Amino acid sequence: MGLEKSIQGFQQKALEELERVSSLGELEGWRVRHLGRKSPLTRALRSLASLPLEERRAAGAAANQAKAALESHFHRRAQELKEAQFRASLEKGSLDITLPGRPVVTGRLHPTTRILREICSIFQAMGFQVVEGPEVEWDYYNFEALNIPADHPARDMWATFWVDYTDERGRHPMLLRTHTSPNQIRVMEQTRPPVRVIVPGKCYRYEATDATHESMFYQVEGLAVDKGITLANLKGTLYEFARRLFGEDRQARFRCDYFPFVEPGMEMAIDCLVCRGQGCRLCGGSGWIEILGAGMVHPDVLRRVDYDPDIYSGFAFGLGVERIPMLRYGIDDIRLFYSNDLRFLRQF
Ligand code: FA5
Repeated sequence: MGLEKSIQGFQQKALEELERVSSLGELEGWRVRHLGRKSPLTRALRSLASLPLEERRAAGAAANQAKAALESHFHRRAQELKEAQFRASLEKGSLDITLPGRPVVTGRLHPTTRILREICSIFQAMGFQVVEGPEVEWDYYNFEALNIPADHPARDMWATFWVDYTDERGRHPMLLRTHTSPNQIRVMEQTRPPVRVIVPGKCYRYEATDATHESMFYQVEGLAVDKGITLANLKGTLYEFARRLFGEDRQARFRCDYFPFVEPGMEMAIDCLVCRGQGCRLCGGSGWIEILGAGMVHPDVLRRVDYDPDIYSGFAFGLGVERIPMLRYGIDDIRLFYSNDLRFLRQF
């Protein structure tokens, strides 16, 4: 019984003392004295183990009850003292309610998101529909159906991250898409001409990065298939796009290029803003920056999706998205886009 009585005594003494506490500093002293590691109550709790069972039960219950009571009174008193302190500071006039508030930091759109929206709205105004496709893609769509079979040397044009998929039937070649072109097949498999779509999305390449190459970047694929579509339609569409995006005074250049899924194939470049065509690090000294690959959809590709190439023809292009703001704002390194440096991102 001895310990139980003492515990009740500690509790009563502590509570009396608590009513005399008049500041938060004093309250902390009280907490250390009555609830701290060396307080009589904590010592009593520690000594319980050495008591006979009956006495231990009663004393243990009393100690736990006392601890809970002291803690709850402590929190009540702390709240009272904080409120009193706040009221006193209001009365003294030390709270200046005319001080301006802290500015709220607002987020902003990533430069890539902005340009993607702009590109999509230009093509939408020309009658293209926006669709999307998967980033993890089958070898079939990324290569095979685009006239690039397994042993085709053109596979070297796209250094690939393979993520093969294995199940009970074996290993199936899968990859992170190296371009948005697989969506040409996906779209044509699902619709009949006329087709007029753009497909924005991320692409991945297993290659060394430099000022104009990232291992993850965005492309926008374009595809138009109908009766009587010609190379003139392709050039007209891309010229118009460049004019709306960069204005009248920028130059666009088309040159022959090779892609197995188009015939003929070409690339389009824009004059470099950083050096105004003189040659710099960004344009590799040429004065031009390539922004897209394009061409007339290859008849074999049309046949693969059951479009008759004697009736239908089409054009396709694949545009490098980050290169657009680089050209427009004179950004001389693509790696700035995804290195999360706020000093760069806040400029947009
Ligand atoms: C292609 O990816 C083809 N699929 C384009 C195409 C589509 C041709 C339809 C014909 C018909 P290419 O590898 O050249 O082509 O890439 C197209 C554009 O993506 C380039 O002009 C460039 O602007 C951008 N690009 C390519 N690699 C990177 C990279 N590592 N980092 C940033 N942008 C890149």
